[in-house]
Amino acid sequence: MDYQLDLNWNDFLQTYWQKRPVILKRGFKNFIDPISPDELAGLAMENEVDSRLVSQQEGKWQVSHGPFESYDHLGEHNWSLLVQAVDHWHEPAAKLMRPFRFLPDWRVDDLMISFSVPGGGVGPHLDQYDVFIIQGTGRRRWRVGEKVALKQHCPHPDLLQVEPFDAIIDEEMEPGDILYIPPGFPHEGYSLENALNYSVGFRAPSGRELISGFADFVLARELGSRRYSDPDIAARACPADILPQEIDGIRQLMLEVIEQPEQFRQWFGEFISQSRHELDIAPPEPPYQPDEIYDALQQGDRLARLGGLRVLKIADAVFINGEQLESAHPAALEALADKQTLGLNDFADALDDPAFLAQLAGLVNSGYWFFNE
Ligand code: AKG
Repeated sequence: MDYQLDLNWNDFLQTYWQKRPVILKRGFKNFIDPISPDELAGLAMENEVDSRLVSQQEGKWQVSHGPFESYDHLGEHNWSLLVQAVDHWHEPAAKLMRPFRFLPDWRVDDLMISFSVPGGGVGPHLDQYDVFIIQGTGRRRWRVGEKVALKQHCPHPDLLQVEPFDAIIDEEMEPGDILYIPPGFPHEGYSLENALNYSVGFRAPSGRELISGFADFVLARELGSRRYSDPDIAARACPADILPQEIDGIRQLMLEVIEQPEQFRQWFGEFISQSRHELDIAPPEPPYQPDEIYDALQQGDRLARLGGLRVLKIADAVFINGEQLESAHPAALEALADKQTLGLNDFADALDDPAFLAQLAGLVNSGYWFFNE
Protein backbone atom coordinates (compact mmCIF):
# COMPACT_ATOMS: atom_id res chain seq x y z
CA MET A 1 0.00 0.00 0.00
CA ASP A 2 1.26 3.49 -0.86
CA TYR A 3 0.48 5.85 2.02
CA GLN A 4 -0.36 9.43 1.02
CA LEU A 5 0.23 12.02 3.71
CA ASP A 6 -2.08 15.02 3.59
CA LEU A 7 0.34 17.67 4.81
CA ASN A 8 1.75 20.97 3.62
CA TRP A 9 5.36 20.24 4.52
CA ASN A 10 6.63 23.78 4.13
CA ASP A 11 4.00 25.13 6.53
CA PHE A 12 4.61 22.26 8.91
CA LEU A 13 8.37 22.84 8.99
CA GLN A 14 7.99 26.54 9.53
CA THR A 15 5.39 26.32 12.30
CA TYR A 16 5.87 23.03 14.10
CA TRP A 17 9.08 21.11 13.33
CA GLN A 18 11.21 21.17 16.50
CA LYS A 19 8.96 23.93 17.85
CA ARG A 20 5.41 22.88 18.80
CA PRO A 21 3.45 19.63 19.04
CA VAL A 22 0.43 19.32 16.77
CA ILE A 23 -2.28 16.87 15.80
CA LEU A 24 -2.58 16.33 12.08
CA LYS A 25 -6.20 15.22 11.95
CA ARG A 26 -6.68 12.55 9.27
CA GLY A 27 -3.11 12.98 8.09
CA PHE A 28 -3.67 9.62 6.41
CA LYS A 29 -7.18 9.29 4.99
CA ASN A 30 -8.81 5.84 5.04
CA PHE A 31 -5.87 4.50 6.97
CA ILE A 32 -5.23 0.77 6.71
CA ASP A 33 -2.88 -0.89 9.21
CA PRO A 34 0.14 -2.42 7.49
CA ILE A 35 0.48 -5.06 10.21
CA SER A 36 -1.89 -6.99 12.51
CA PRO A 37 -1.52 -7.30 16.30
CA ASP A 38 -0.80 -11.03 15.81
CA GLU A 39 2.01 -10.33 13.36
CA LEU A 40 3.47 -7.78 15.77
CA ALA A 41 3.28 -10.30 18.61
CA GLY A 42 5.01 -12.84 16.35
CA LEU A 43 7.85 -10.41 15.59
CA ALA A 44 8.36 -9.87 19.33
CA MET A 45 9.01 -13.61 19.65
CA GLU A 46 12.12 -13.31 17.42
CA ASN A 47 15.55 -13.13 19.02
CA GLU A 48 16.85 -10.32 16.84
CA VAL A 49 13.86 -8.04 17.36
CA ASP A 50 13.92 -5.49 20.15
CA SER A 51 10.63 -5.53 22.06
CA ARG A 52 9.14 -4.93 25.48
CA LEU A 53 5.91 -5.40 27.37
CA VAL A 54 4.84 -2.63 29.72
CA SER A 55 1.95 -3.17 32.12
CA GLN A 56 0.46 -1.46 35.09
CA GLN A 57 -1.78 -2.65 37.93
CA GLU A 58 -2.94 -0.09 40.47
CA GLY A 59 0.03 2.14 39.85
CA LYS A 60 2.61 -0.67 39.95
CA TRP A 61 4.51 -0.78 36.68
CA GLN A 62 6.13 -3.88 35.16
CA VAL A 63 8.48 -4.07 32.18
CA SER A 64 9.72 -7.24 30.51
CA HIS A 65 11.87 -7.58 27.42
CA GLY A 66 11.45 -9.88 24.40
CA PRO A 67 11.85 -12.30 22.83
CA PHE A 68 8.56 -13.50 24.31
CA GLU A 69 7.49 -17.13 24.34
CA SER A 70 3.83 -16.62 25.11
CA TYR A 71 1.28 -13.93 25.88
CA ASP A 72 -1.09 -16.22 27.78
CA HIS A 73 -0.43 -14.49 31.09
CA LEU A 74 -1.74 -11.13 29.86
CA GLY A 75 -5.24 -9.97 30.73
CA GLU A 76 -7.50 -7.74 28.69
CA HIS A 77 -6.47 -4.45 30.27
CA ASN A 78 -3.52 -2.21 31.10
CA TRP A 79 -0.68 -3.51 28.99
CA SER A 80 1.16 -2.51 25.87
CA LEU A 81 3.56 -4.39 23.58
CA LEU A 82 6.18 -2.17 21.92
CA VAL A 83 8.39 -3.35 19.07
CA GLN A 84 11.33 -1.28 17.86
CA ALA A 85 12.59 -0.92 14.25
CA VAL A 86 9.70 -2.82 12.68
CA ASP A 87 10.67 -1.20 9.36
CA HIS A 88 13.69 -3.54 9.39
CA TRP A 89 11.56 -6.68 9.58
CA HIS A 90 8.25 -6.00 7.92
CA GLU A 91 8.13 -4.56 4.40
CA PRO A 92 4.51 -3.32 4.39
CA ALA A 93 5.10 -1.51 7.69
CA ALA A 94 8.30 0.06 6.31
CA LYS A 95 6.17 1.74 3.63
CA LEU A 96 4.69 3.95 6.35
CA MET A 97 8.04 5.73 6.59
CA ARG A 98 8.07 6.83 2.96
CA PRO A 99 5.68 9.79 3.19
CA PHE A 100 8.09 11.29 5.74
CA ARG A 101 10.95 11.42 3.23
CA PHE A 102 10.39 15.13 2.84
CA LEU A 103 12.64 15.13 5.91
CA PRO A 104 16.20 13.98 5.20
CA ASP A 105 17.01 10.27 5.44
CA TRP A 106 19.95 10.89 7.76
CA ARG A 107 17.62 12.23 10.47
CA VAL A 108 15.36 9.16 10.40
CA ASP A 109 15.73 6.56 13.11
CA ASP A 110 13.10 3.82 13.06
CA LEU A 111 9.47 2.79 13.11
CA MET A 112 8.33 1.67 16.55
CA ILE A 113 4.93 -0.03 16.71
CA SER A 114 2.86 -0.53 19.83
CA PHE A 115 -0.21 -2.60 20.46
CA SER A 116 -2.18 -1.58 23.55
CA VAL A 117 -5.27 -2.98 25.20
CA PRO A 118 -7.66 -0.64 27.09
CA GLY A 119 -5.75 1.22 29.79
CA GLY A 120 -2.42 0.33 28.13
CA GLY A 121 0.46 2.77 27.70
CA VAL A 122 3.97 3.49 28.93
CA GLY A 123 2.88 6.38 31.15
CA PRO A 124 3.88 10.05 30.99
CA HIS A 125 7.38 10.47 29.55
CA LEU A 126 9.47 12.62 27.28
CA ASP A 127 11.85 11.78 24.45
CA GLN A 128 14.91 13.46 23.07
CA TYR A 129 13.70 12.79 19.53
CA ASP A 130 11.09 14.15 17.17
CA VAL A 131 8.33 11.65 16.67
CA PHE A 132 5.23 11.33 14.50
CA ILE A 133 2.78 9.02 16.27
CA ILE A 134 0.25 7.63 13.81
CA GLN A 135 -2.98 6.23 15.17
CA GLY A 136 -3.81 2.91 13.57
CA THR A 137 -6.73 0.73 14.52
CA GLY A 138 -8.58 1.68 17.72
CA ARG A 139 -8.90 4.90 19.66
CA ARG A 140 -6.34 6.24 22.06
CA ARG A 141 -6.34 9.36 24.20
CA TRP A 142 -3.11 11.32 23.78
CA ARG A 143 -2.04 14.12 26.08
CA VAL A 144 0.94 16.41 25.48
CA GLY A 145 2.27 19.00 27.92
CA GLU A 146 4.34 22.17 27.58
CA LYS A 147 8.11 21.82 27.38
CA VAL A 148 9.00 22.80 30.92
CA ALA A 149 11.39 21.33 33.47
CA LEU A 150 9.67 18.25 34.91
CA LYS A 151 10.93 15.80 37.49
CA GLN A 152 11.74 12.38 36.06
CA HIS A 153 11.50 9.15 38.01
CA CYS A 154 11.70 5.39 37.40
CA PRO A 155 8.62 3.49 38.65
CA HIS A 156 10.48 0.43 37.30
CA PRO A 157 14.26 0.28 36.60
CA ASP A 158 13.55 0.09 32.84
CA LEU A 159 10.92 2.80 32.68
CA LEU A 160 11.59 6.52 32.85
CA GLN A 161 8.53 8.68 33.44
CA VAL A 162 7.82 12.32 34.25
CA GLU A 163 5.60 13.78 36.92
CA PRO A 164 1.96 14.61 35.98
CA PHE A 165 1.69 17.58 33.60
CA ASP A 166 -1.04 19.92 32.37
CA ALA A 167 -2.11 19.16 28.82
CA ILE A 168 -1.81 21.59 25.92
CA ILE A 169 -3.11 18.82 23.65
CA ASP A 170 -5.66 16.33 24.95
CA GLU A 171 -7.36 14.41 22.21
CA GLU A 172 -8.83 11.05 21.31
CA MET A 173 -7.01 10.01 18.19
CA GLU A 174 -8.70 7.97 15.50
CA PRO A 175 -7.25 5.89 12.68
CA GLY A 176 -5.14 8.04 10.35
CA ASP A 177 -4.63 10.89 12.85
CA ILE A 178 -1.00 11.85 13.47
CA LEU A 179 0.48 13.46 16.55
CA TYR A 180 3.80 15.22 16.00
CA ILE A 181 5.88 15.80 19.15
CA PRO A 182 9.21 17.67 19.15
CA PRO A 183 11.94 16.65 21.62
CA GLY A 184 11.33 17.41 25.28
CA PHE A 185 7.52 17.74 25.30
CA PRO A 186 5.99 15.37 27.87
CA HIS A 187 3.32 13.05 26.51
CA GLU A 188 1.28 9.97 27.28
CA GLY A 189 -1.08 7.74 25.36
CA TYR A 190 -3.86 5.92 27.11
CA SER A 191 -5.72 3.26 25.14
CA LEU A 192 -9.51 3.35 25.12
CA GLU A 193 -9.76 0.15 23.10
CA ASN A 194 -7.35 -2.28 21.46
CA ALA A 195 -5.10 0.05 19.50
CA LEU A 196 -2.09 0.07 17.20
CA ASN A 197 0.24 3.07 17.11
CA TYR A 198 3.12 3.74 14.75
CA SER A 199 5.94 6.00 15.94
CA VAL A 200 8.10 7.34 13.11
CA GLY A 201 11.12 8.42 15.12
CA PHE A 202 13.95 10.76 14.19
CA ARG A 203 17.57 10.60 15.19
CA ALA A 204 19.56 13.48 16.62
CA PRO A 205 23.06 12.50 17.71
CA SER A 206 24.32 14.05 20.91
CA GLY A 207 27.73 15.72 21.22
CA ARG A 208 28.82 12.76 23.34
CA GLU A 209 27.90 10.22 20.64
CA LEU A 210 29.63 12.29 17.98
CA ILE A 211 32.85 12.71 19.93
CA SER A 212 32.90 9.01 20.76
CA GLY A 213 32.22 8.03 17.12
CA PHE A 214 34.86 10.45 15.87
CA ALA A 215 37.39 9.11 18.38
CA ASP A 216 36.87 5.58 16.99
CA PHE A 217 37.51 6.91 13.47
CA VAL A 218 40.67 8.75 14.60
CA LEU A 219 42.01 5.54 16.14
CA ALA A 220 41.08 3.33 13.17
CA ARG A 221 42.70 5.76 10.67
CA GLU A 222 45.63 6.56 12.95
CA LEU A 223 44.91 10.28 12.63
CA GLY A 224 46.03 12.92 15.10
CA SER A 225 49.65 11.83 15.40
CA ARG A 226 51.01 15.32 15.89
CA ARG A 227 52.02 15.84 19.51
CA TYR A 228 51.85 18.79 21.76
CA SER A 229 55.03 20.91 21.59
CA ASP A 230 56.15 23.99 23.50
CA PRO A 231 59.44 25.48 22.24
CA ASP A 232 58.43 28.71 23.98
CA ILE A 233 57.46 27.13 27.27
CA ALA A 234 56.77 29.73 29.97
CA ALA A 235 58.34 29.81 33.40
CA ARG A 236 55.87 29.72 36.29
CA ALA A 237 55.89 30.35 40.01
CA CYS A 238 54.39 27.01 40.88
CA PRO A 239 55.34 23.94 38.83
CA ALA A 240 51.86 22.50 39.45
CA ASP A 241 50.25 25.28 37.35
CA ILE A 242 48.87 24.61 33.87
CA LEU A 243 48.75 27.99 32.14
CA PRO A 244 45.77 29.27 30.09
CA GLN A 245 47.85 29.32 26.88
CA GLU A 246 48.73 25.69 27.49
CA ILE A 247 45.06 24.73 27.80
CA ASP A 248 44.47 26.67 24.56
CA GLY A 249 47.33 24.83 22.86
CA ILE A 250 45.86 21.45 23.84
CA ARG A 251 42.40 22.43 22.64
CA GLN A 252 43.90 23.72 19.38
CA LEU A 253 45.71 20.42 18.84
CA MET A 254 42.43 18.53 19.26
CA LEU A 255 40.49 20.91 17.00
CA GLU A 256 43.12 20.43 14.28
CA VAL A 257 42.11 16.77 14.11
CA ILE A 258 38.46 17.71 13.60
CA GLU A 259 39.22 20.54 11.21
CA GLN A 260 40.23 18.34 8.31
CA PRO A 261 37.14 18.71 6.11
CA GLU A 262 37.71 15.61 3.98
CA GLN A 263 38.33 13.32 6.91
CA PHE A 264 35.44 14.88 8.76
CA ARG A 265 33.03 14.26 5.88
CA GLN A 266 34.31 10.72 5.49
CA TRP A 267 33.82 10.06 9.19
CA PHE A 268 30.32 11.52 9.29
CA GLY A 269 29.20 9.58 6.22
CA GLU A 270 30.44 6.32 7.72
CA PHE A 271 29.09 7.13 11.17
CA ILE A 272 25.61 8.31 10.26
CA SER A 273 24.96 5.63 7.64
CA GLN A 274 25.18 2.92 10.31
CA SER A 275 21.86 1.76 11.64
CA ARG A 276 21.27 1.82 15.38
CA HIS A 277 19.08 -1.28 15.06
CA GLU A 278 19.84 -4.73 13.77
CA LEU A 279 19.27 -5.32 10.06
CA ASP A 280 17.49 -8.39 8.70
CA ILE A 281 20.43 -9.37 6.49
CA ALA A 282 19.91 -12.63 4.59
CA PRO A 283 22.56 -12.99 1.85
CA PRO A 284 21.25 -14.98 -1.13
CA GLU A 285 22.29 -18.63 -1.36
CA PRO A 286 23.92 -19.36 -3.74
CA PRO A 287 25.33 -15.87 -4.38
CA TYR A 288 24.51 -14.14 -7.67
CA GLN A 289 27.04 -13.93 -10.46
CA PRO A 290 27.23 -10.43 -12.01
CA ASP A 291 25.78 -11.68 -15.32
CA GLU A 292 22.75 -13.11 -13.48
CA ILE A 293 22.08 -9.65 -12.03
CA TYR A 294 22.40 -8.18 -15.51
CA ASP A 295 19.98 -10.74 -16.99
CA ALA A 296 17.41 -10.30 -14.20
CA LEU A 297 17.37 -6.52 -14.65
CA GLN A 298 17.13 -6.90 -18.43
CA GLN A 299 14.09 -9.13 -17.90
CA GLY A 300 12.38 -6.39 -15.90
CA ASP A 301 13.06 -7.64 -12.35
CA ARG A 302 13.50 -4.91 -9.77
CA LEU A 303 15.90 -4.59 -6.88
CA ALA A 304 14.45 -3.55 -3.49
CA ARG A 305 16.45 -2.04 -0.67
CA LEU A 306 16.67 -3.93 2.61
CA GLY A 307 14.39 -2.35 5.23
CA GLY A 308 16.26 0.07 7.51
CA LEU A 309 19.43 0.08 5.35
CA ARG A 310 20.87 3.58 5.48
CA VAL A 311 22.13 4.88 2.13
CA LEU A 312 23.30 8.48 2.44
CA LYS A 313 25.09 10.94 0.22
CA ILE A 314 27.56 13.73 0.97
CA ALA A 315 28.05 15.57 -2.34
CA ASP A 316 28.93 12.69 -4.72
CA ALA A 317 30.11 10.31 -2.01
CA VAL A 318 27.60 7.55 -1.20
CA PHE A 319 27.75 5.72 2.11
CA ILE A 320 25.98 2.43 2.71
CA ASN A 321 25.77 0.97 6.18
CA GLY A 322 29.00 2.54 7.38
CA GLU A 323 31.09 2.23 4.20
CA GLN A 324 31.67 4.44 1.20
CA LEU A 325 30.82 2.93 -2.18
CA GLU A 326 33.15 4.34 -4.84
CA SER A 327 32.19 4.14 -8.45
CA ALA A 328 32.73 5.84 -11.79
CA HIS A 329 28.93 6.04 -12.22
CA PRO A 330 27.56 8.85 -10.03
CA ALA A 331 24.06 8.67 -11.55
CA ALA A 332 23.75 4.98 -10.65
CA LEU A 333 25.03 5.71 -7.13
CA GLU A 334 22.53 8.51 -6.80
CA ALA A 335 19.72 6.16 -7.84
CA LEU A 336 20.83 3.65 -5.20
CA ALA A 337 20.70 6.41 -2.58
CA ASP A 338 17.41 7.89 -3.74
CA LYS A 339 15.15 5.04 -4.76
CA GLN A 340 13.54 2.31 -2.72
CA THR A 341 13.33 -0.02 -5.72
CA LEU A 342 15.40 0.07 -8.88
CA GLY A 343 15.05 -1.32 -12.37
CA LEU A 344 17.10 -1.41 -15.54
CA ASN A 345 16.60 2.27 -16.39
CA ASP A 346 17.89 3.46 -13.01
CA PHE A 347 21.33 2.02 -13.77
CA ALA A 348 21.45 2.97 -17.47
CA ASP A 349 24.86 2.31 -19.03
CA ALA A 350 26.54 1.62 -15.67
CA LEU A 351 25.44 -2.00 -16.18
CA ASP A 352 27.76 -2.25 -19.20
CA ASP A 353 30.74 -1.63 -16.94
CA PRO A 354 31.87 -4.97 -15.48
CA ALA A 355 33.33 -3.15 -12.45
CA PHE A 356 29.97 -1.61 -11.57
CA LEU A 357 28.12 -4.86 -12.21
CA ALA A 358 30.53 -6.66 -9.85
CA GLN A 359 29.89 -3.98 -7.21
CA LEU A 360 26.14 -4.34 -7.62
CA ALA A 361 26.46 -8.11 -7.30
CA GLY A 362 28.47 -7.48 -4.12
CA LEU A 363 25.63 -5.38 -2.68
CA VAL A 364 23.02 -7.99 -3.58
CA ASN A 365 25.20 -10.79 -2.21
CA SER A 366 25.61 -8.83 1.05
CA GLY A 367 21.82 -8.90 1.39
CA TYR A 368 21.55 -5.10 1.05
CA TRP A 369 19.36 -5.22 -2.07
CA PHE A 370 17.23 -8.12 -3.23
CA PHE A 371 15.02 -9.01 -6.17
CA ASN A 372 11.46 -8.63 -5.00
CA GLU A 373 9.69 -10.25 -7.91
C1 AKG B 1 6.53 7.60 21.51
O1 AKG B 1 6.78 7.05 20.43
O2 AKG B 1 7.21 8.55 21.99
C2 AKG B 1 5.40 7.14 22.31
O3 AKG B 1 5.13 7.73 23.33
C3 AKG B 1 4.61 5.98 21.84
C4 AKG B 1 4.32 5.04 22.95
C5 AKG B 1 3.21 4.08 22.61
O4 AKG B 1 2.91 3.86 21.44
O5 AKG B 1 2.63 3.56 23.56
